[in-house]
Amino acid sequence: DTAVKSPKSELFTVRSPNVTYTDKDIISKYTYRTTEVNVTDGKYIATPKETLYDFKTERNVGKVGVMLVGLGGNNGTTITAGILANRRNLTWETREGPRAANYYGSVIMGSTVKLGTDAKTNKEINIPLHDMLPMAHPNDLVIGGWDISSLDLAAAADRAKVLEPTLKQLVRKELASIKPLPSIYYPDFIAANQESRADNVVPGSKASSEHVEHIRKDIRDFKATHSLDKVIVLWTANTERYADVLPGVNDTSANLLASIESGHAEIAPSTVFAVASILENVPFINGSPQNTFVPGCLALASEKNSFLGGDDFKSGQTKMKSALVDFLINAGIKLTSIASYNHLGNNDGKNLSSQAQFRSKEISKSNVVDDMVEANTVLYKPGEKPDHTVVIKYMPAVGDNKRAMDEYYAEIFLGGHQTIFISNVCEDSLLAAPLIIDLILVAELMTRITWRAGRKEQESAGGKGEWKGFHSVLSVLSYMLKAPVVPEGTPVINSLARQRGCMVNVLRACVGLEAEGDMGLEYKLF
Ligand code: NAI
Ligand code: DG6
Repeated sequence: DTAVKSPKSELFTVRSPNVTYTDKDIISKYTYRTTEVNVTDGKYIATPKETLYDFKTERNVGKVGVMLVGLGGNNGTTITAGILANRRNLTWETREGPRAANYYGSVIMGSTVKLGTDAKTNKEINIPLHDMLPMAHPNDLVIGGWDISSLDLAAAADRAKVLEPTLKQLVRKELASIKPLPSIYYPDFIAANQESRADNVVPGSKASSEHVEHIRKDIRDFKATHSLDKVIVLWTANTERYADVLPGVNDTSANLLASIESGHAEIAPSTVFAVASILENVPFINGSPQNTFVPGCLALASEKNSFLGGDDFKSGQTKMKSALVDFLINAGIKLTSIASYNHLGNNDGKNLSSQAQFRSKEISKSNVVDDMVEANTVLYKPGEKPDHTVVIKYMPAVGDNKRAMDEYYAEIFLGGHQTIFISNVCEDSLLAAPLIIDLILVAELMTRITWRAGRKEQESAGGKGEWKGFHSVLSVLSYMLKAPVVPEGTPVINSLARQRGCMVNVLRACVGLEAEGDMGLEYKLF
């Protein structure tokens, strides 16, 4: 029998000799099945392989705090207001009738996964993804953070022009009580047109150990003030320019720390935040496209066993692209060009109207089809790629309602063509805020999961291995990100379906359930 003391908040329990529930943890013995391929003279030998792992998930989530860098921006104010609205279960009038708070657009809060088939009816049983494992609820997150602009969040929400006025009115008092902490500002890294809002800055215009210590203290103080069990730091501040990766400067952890100490001009504010988070052992997520995670930063996270995730929220145009290109190429249709235009009128668009910052975004928006193209050796020769262009223009009038227009041009049977046009009005911050929630919930969960080699592997290695965390680079967050950062030497997966599959199946493994499959033999063999 299950012999489980499942807290009321857990929707299901697994009855299996491979799954043990204690008051504190869920422990699963999991068989990971893969296929090993040997290549000889252009022929393949495929050998099924089994690896045994034990996974342990702490059931108690604890009190979680989130510190946003860029709290006073469009995303920062939208997510804060959204959480307040959900927490209070608010409804408000719009010209289309009343609307109620929800978490639509969050894959964790708004989507379901198949648990299995009903023992009596043989129908599929689906459960909210949020219920796969014990996870934090966004309503319980304590939000704080930094901004180089001193506006309180009510004034900042007015500036952002994202929220319905009726909703804004309902949360105005609470928003007004939140003032961003002063932040570090190195003008060279963001567009010059941002200078006028920078009235809330910590003295010093280049990296320093004092800045790292300042941010570390802010994190500790936030944790203590709100009696938090853990904190997650997430960069949703302006897109920065790329930092040059220089030998001796930011290539190793020691060099990076020394360069911060000596005030080297190539150390970006986002990297200083990442370093401070690593040193405090709190997960740091980069929601913007720049190369915050220079090699020295990645190395430091690995040495300190601290989690990093990035880069750049995948909210609208790119999310469509990573689903559509997957469909086209896996349908055997030869995509030959993608032309992607964007115009937007929010502060993000203003910052991106500067060439160096646009370049960071151009890179993150351009690499998203590479893996799907490379995988199809029938359609594409080695090194062959579809033409791909990305254009972004600042048009103040459209505000946060970004227009994304795409033309996909493909070659089909016998020299014919398929041309797809997409016009996508992305209410940018309303799409991005739920992704921020997903990133936080999954990153937090990863702080509670440990693994070790399973029994057979342990025995052949001479005994029980230590429980340890996942790799410091959280590629399991890829679904929410345009340019996923992955552990060195591992593949970058951009396909939206594969990214979701990865996330869901990692969660399933932790409760000892097989990876989600679509074979459906129970409906075919009877
Ligand atoms: P925003 O410009 O409204 O907000 C950014 C905030 O960061 C501003 O309030 C600014 O004062 C602040 N800031 C700049 N440098 C800072 C620093 N060093 N420390 C603390 N605060 C700082 O931009 P938005 O729309 O909120 O987007 C934020 C980031 O997320 C941008 O990099 C954007 O490219 C990225 N992003 C946004 C998406 C969306 O759909 N809204 C999707 C994908 C990425
Ligand atoms: C121009 O596209 C502005 C960008 O900041 C995007 O709005 C944002 O990165 C979202 O991009 P996407 O491609 O996911 O819609």
